[in-house]
Amino acid sequence: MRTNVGIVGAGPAGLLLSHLLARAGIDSVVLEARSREYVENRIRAGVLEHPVAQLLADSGVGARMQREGLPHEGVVLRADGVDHRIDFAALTGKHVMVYSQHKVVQDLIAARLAAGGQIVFEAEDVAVHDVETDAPVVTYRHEGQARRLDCAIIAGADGFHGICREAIPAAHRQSFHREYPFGWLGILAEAPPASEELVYASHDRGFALLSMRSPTVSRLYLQCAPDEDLEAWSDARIWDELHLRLGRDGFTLREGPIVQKGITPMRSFVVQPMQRGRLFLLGDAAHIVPPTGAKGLNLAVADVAVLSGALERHFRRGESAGLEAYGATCLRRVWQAQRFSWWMTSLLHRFPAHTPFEREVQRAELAHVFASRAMSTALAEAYVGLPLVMPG
Ligand code: FAS
Ligand code: PHB
Repeated sequence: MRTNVGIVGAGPAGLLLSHLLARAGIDSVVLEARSREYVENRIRAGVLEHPVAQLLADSGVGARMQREGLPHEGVVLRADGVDHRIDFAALTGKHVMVYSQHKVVQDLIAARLAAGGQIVFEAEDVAVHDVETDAPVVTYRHEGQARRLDCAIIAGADGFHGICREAIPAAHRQSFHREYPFGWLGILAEAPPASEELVYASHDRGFALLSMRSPTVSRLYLQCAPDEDLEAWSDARIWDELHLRLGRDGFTLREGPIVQKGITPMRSFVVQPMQRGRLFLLGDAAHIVPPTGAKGLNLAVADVAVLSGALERHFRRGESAGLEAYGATCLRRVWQAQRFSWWMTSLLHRFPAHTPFEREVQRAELAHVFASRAMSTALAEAYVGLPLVMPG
């Protein structure tokens, strides 16, 4: 099989890239290790930045998001039981869209298949070859047969645990890491959210987040040990801890059946460069942020916006400047999101190694955000989303 762009991974990055390329008349093939059922039901992110929601709508895959998504004009930071609202609309004129990542994936798969797009699910032993030549190849097995995809470009959208990043020789790539001394235990519950907006709670017992998926489905998280044993957390224990951390006078967290629970490790990661020859990394294959700033999915979309534009100019006009500058262009926004995600995480979580002095400095930083329009505006600007393609 031959195509212009071989895309490894059918997460939001790979699927949106395939969708945008198709709209530009550029063909691609997406190779996905998992089943369609699996990728369409993997519960992950829930907040779309303003420019991301706009891109989905403008590119024709936003209809269900606009019907079912929840526009949010602010978030609440709760510190020691006292609420402080960050008013996105007043501070930035923008809002975010609460809409589950798995629905974005479903919408993109439906759009690709309706347009005759090629997505190979359950592709096994995917491997990339000859990325430093002008004829790179992806090999894989499907339905027991060895297969080969000849491409002009390979897009590595295979997530943090994928194989594409390793195709850049270790001697030619630099990784930046930060592991956090905690994780998030997340639940999806059939319980009406107890707040109309997200609540980020900083508490002596640890961080907690109240989010939602609909007026009847809550998405909640609590800070836990990085190696937490999920089996040690009964539903009752989870709810008890959420009540303690999210509690304040006049606020009643509503319980309900927990339909999904899991633990997400917290890390910051960036690999540079994000490209080698005809291989371009995007999304979690190139960077990971702690979910405190709701940036992971949104950063993946920003990479797609940069790469799809550069590929369109390459295939239509033979231009290579955009591709040559791809990684540098993305990294300007990646590092802004890394900083914001690290800052929100540092601001709101309990760090076991913190001294009482550091805990008081944390409280003072939060108080400064609440008291300063400038600080609140900086938080709001980062949360609603910077421009998808940041100028040099
Ligand atoms: P993805 O990981 O989504 O997709 C990569 C795809 O590549 C997967 O479908 C995988 O099966 C496939 N793949 C992997 N190896 C392959 C191979 N060898 N061959 C073929 N296919 C291969 N972000 C937020 O903003 N908020 C959150 O609350 C949040 N929660 C998260 C919870 C978890 C458990 C995880 C892991 C991530 C979470 N994230 C969150 C971040 C997440 O949303 C990512 O940023 C987003 O999925 C990035 O999209 P992709 O880059 O497409 O990577
Ligand atoms: C979610 O709804 O899953 C969510 C929202 C905000 C975050 C992280 C996760 O910062």
